[in-house]
Amino acid sequence: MNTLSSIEFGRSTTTSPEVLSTISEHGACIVHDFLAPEVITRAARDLSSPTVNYVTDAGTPNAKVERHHALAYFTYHRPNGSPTLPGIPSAPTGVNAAAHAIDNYLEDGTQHSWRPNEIAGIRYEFGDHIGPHRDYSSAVGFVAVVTVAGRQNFIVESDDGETYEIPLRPGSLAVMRGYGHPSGKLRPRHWAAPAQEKRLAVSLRQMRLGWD
Ligand SMILES: O=C(O)CCC(=O)C(=O)O
Repeated sequence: MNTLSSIEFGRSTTTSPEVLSTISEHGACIVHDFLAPEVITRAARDLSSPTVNYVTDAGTPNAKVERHHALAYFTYHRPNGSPTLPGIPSAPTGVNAAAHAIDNYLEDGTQHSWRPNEIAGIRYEFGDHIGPHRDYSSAVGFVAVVTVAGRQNFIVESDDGETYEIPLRPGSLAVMRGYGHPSGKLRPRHWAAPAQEKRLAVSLRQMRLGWD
């Protein structure tokens, strides 16, 4: 049996306050088996649809962050809520359900207001990856990514330079500090190793509008 690192939990053996305090302490936290199987299936089916408009980010030789994956952007809205990014398409219902599960979970444990407004569908083909980086300061509070298909190792460095390598699988939720996290600590450096198989994920962020 694999041993979980100090930043990894199973959904049934943790609570959102514990997840949030792990993020404050270490910079990131992973919750395996976070999504219900039917939500995983619906979100993966949505992200595989030929109607999803992915932009391929193949990186450039001199880019600061080496990336190779594809992204599709959607506006996020809470049930019965309005789209939060006017002019950006709404997410398909399965993708929105995965995002809503994340929003609900983090809202349960947090004392401050995180108002996510952007969903990204992320697609890695076999071998695609992201090099070490900290997320842009446009993403406030938290950055959350849940895997809905495939496997890939995710690596994150804690504040003291300790490196954790986490095998992500369908249902694994990774949450990191975003800009202005209430702990006052930095966004963690992290990266994604070459995907062992095609991987699909849903990310949820609160993007600052009109920042420069
Ligand atoms: O694919 C992932 O799980 C991580 C994505 C990532 O590093 C990012 O969006 O900044």
